[in-house]
Amino acid sequence: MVQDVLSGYHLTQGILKIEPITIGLINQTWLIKTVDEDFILQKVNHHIFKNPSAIAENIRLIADYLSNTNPGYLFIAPVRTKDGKEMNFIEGKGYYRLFPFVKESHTIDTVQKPEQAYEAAKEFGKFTKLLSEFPVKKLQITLPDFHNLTLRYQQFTTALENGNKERILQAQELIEFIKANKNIVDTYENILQDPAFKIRVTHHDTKISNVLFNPENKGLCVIDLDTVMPGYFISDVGDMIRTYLSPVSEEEKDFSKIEIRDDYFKAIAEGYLSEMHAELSPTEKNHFVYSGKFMIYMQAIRFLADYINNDIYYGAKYDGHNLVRAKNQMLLLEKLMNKEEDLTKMIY
Ligand code: GN1
Ligand code: MG
Repeated sequence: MVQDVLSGYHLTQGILKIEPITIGLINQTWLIKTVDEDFILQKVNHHIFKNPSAIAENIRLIADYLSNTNPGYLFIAPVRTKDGKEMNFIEGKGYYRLFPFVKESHTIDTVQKPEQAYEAAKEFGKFTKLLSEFPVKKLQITLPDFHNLTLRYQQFTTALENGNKERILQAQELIEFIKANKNIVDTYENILQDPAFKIRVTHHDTKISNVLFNPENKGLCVIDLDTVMPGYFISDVGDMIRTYLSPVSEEEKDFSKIEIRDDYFKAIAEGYLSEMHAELSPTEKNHFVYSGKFMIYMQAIRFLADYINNDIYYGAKYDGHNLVRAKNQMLLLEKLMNKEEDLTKMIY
């Protein structure tokens, strides 16, 4: 019961309503309405985030740093429990945290205007830029190897060796596609060796629903900081390219709707570079479009490997769900690669 969790907090007003929010795949989230204030309650999936206190410590470090260096930045820190903790651990249930709901803010689920892509990209860029002097090594790794493409590729080949034989047969075309584009992994491995690529404070989950907007549809700040870790800009820009350019998401079964919208790409580039222009090296800027290939390819691998491993990570709402998601991402990647040259010209 969510009520048991809430009893760990000093909520002055009675609870009016508890509404589940069902967009994330990993954590569980609820909107809590009380008489005068609203909150967001989240249960951390500790099967995936094996050390939830590392998340809380990272958020505290960043909150303290930003309140010293940029007190005007809206940073949403968790509400402390009655005994002063950032997370409410409940024996037999798990780890929960409560966030204040920022009044008059809203989130969106799908990008419907280039301006939204611009605002979101600007907020993710700003987040990294404001933390450019932050000692990034102090951040704990909340998800080891999260965007390690070499390892994701290995997990895929292991799945091919040990996974569901029938599903491997069904996924032949996709498997061939992943193998044929392994050069995306090779480029990633070169990046790891290249001093022109800097390790920065990286969000690692830049979907549009992780940005808060004000009533005028301007970005306010980024949220969902569980995967904030040291990383490369290709993770953040890449997931924006993956999730903002097409009018339909990874869930879409009608593949004819998958599309690369150039104006949304331009909006991401302008928004992100409005903050990060002076931070990124020329080599990094040259990998702007690559970042999209990197993230889409990795997501295709993750969905495909999960399909072959009988949906143990993402789960499946219907038969073949992860195969559909993987195919969707393969087509998105193909479409992005077809436009690679044109899009590259938009980066200055
Ligand atoms: C997961 O839970 P959610 O939707 O924020 C996943 C991301 C994937 C995404 C695909 C910890 O994110 O890496 O890109 O699903 N997060 C984790 O929808 O695995
Ligand atoms: Mg997330």
